Amino acid sequence: MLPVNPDRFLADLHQLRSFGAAGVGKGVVRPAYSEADIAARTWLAERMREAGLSVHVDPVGSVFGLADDTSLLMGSHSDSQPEGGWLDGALGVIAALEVARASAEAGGPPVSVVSFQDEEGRFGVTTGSAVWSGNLSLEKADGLTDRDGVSFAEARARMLGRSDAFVDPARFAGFLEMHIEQGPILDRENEAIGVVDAIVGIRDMKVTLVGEQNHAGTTPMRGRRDAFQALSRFNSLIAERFANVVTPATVWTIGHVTLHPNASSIVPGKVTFSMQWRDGDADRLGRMEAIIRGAAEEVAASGGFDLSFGPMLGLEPVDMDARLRGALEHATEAKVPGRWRKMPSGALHDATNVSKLMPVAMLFVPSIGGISHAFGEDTAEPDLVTGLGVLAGAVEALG
Ligand code: HGY
Ligand code: MN
Ligand code: MN
Repeated sequence: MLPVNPDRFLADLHQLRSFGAAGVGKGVVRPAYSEADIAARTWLAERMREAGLSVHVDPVGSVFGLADDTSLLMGSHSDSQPEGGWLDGALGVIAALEVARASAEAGGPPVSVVSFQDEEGRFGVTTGSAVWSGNLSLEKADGLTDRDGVSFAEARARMLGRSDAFVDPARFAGFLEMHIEQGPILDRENEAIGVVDAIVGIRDMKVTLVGEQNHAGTTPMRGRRDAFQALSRFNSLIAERFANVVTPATVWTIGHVTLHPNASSIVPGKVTFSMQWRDGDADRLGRMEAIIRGAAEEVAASGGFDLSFGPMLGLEPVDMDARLRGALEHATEAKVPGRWRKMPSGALHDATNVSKLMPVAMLFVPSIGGISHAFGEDTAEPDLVTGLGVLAGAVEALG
């Protein structure tokens, strides 16, 4: 058994949490390329060096700790949502570091470690690993902007010590990512581990509707071209029209809305909103896109609005590699017999992009109350240590 050290593992997890600690519970605010993110990556690079790995920061700021020979790549991301939890991504990075250290100490199989950049999509969708895998060109990524108008090109220029070269994926035999479930199932069923069988696909784009800004008191309701009312009508239309297309597992979210000029006595003349949808079936994602575009065009035409769509970003649903997944299942059954399940991932992960380059598999540990992408995200420490043990068991078996 690889001699993983739970105390060292937990100490590093809590140390990572300190970068961008939100001061609310165990929450973090550590968006890609923020001061906290860059400080965390600098600290992580040092920990990788201490583990005997050679550090490589790629052109978009993903930080790799490379073993000498052909190795198993493990990791996740250390950037967070604008309001995030201490474990989303961070767990997979620190678990990978701990397994790499233990394996080196025991003369075990070589393990490399990665913290991908901007998995949380301040700019794109899993941007850093999407660029590395070729799912998104660096040129297109550089043109993406965050919600304050900062470009990816400007942001990534802040990363110190970036190399101009991407790591050659041929040096890796496969990729394992441990992650919190970010959903309620394992916690509710009192199970310790989820072995992922597939990751859903995603589509994400911005939609803008422009009507007429006017006085909230003197403008009659008839004839208003109120951008908020347009969004409201669009939202109702897609919900109606999705009814016979979606399944209970399908999700769609309007998570970010900019209403201009956002004043209580002004009829809003412009709205830009994020439209994101996810499902395990690529064909259903396409049918939903047609409904979304059609509903937006209908609202624009009937209400006299100008309509524009931003670039569409997306990733296809992917299945996990059978051999790597089998090693995780075997190690899980050995550690927590009967207290685990095979399950899909409703969250997106870097593993989706990496699956274009090499075999991948994922492991989940429970999220208390299923909470994530919120300061309240948490997992009991014994569950974190169980996940680490399963991961180490699988790595040893894959040796
Ligand atoms: O949104 C996601 O699924 C991922 O946590 N960024
Ligand atoms: Mn994540
Ligand atoms: Mn996340």
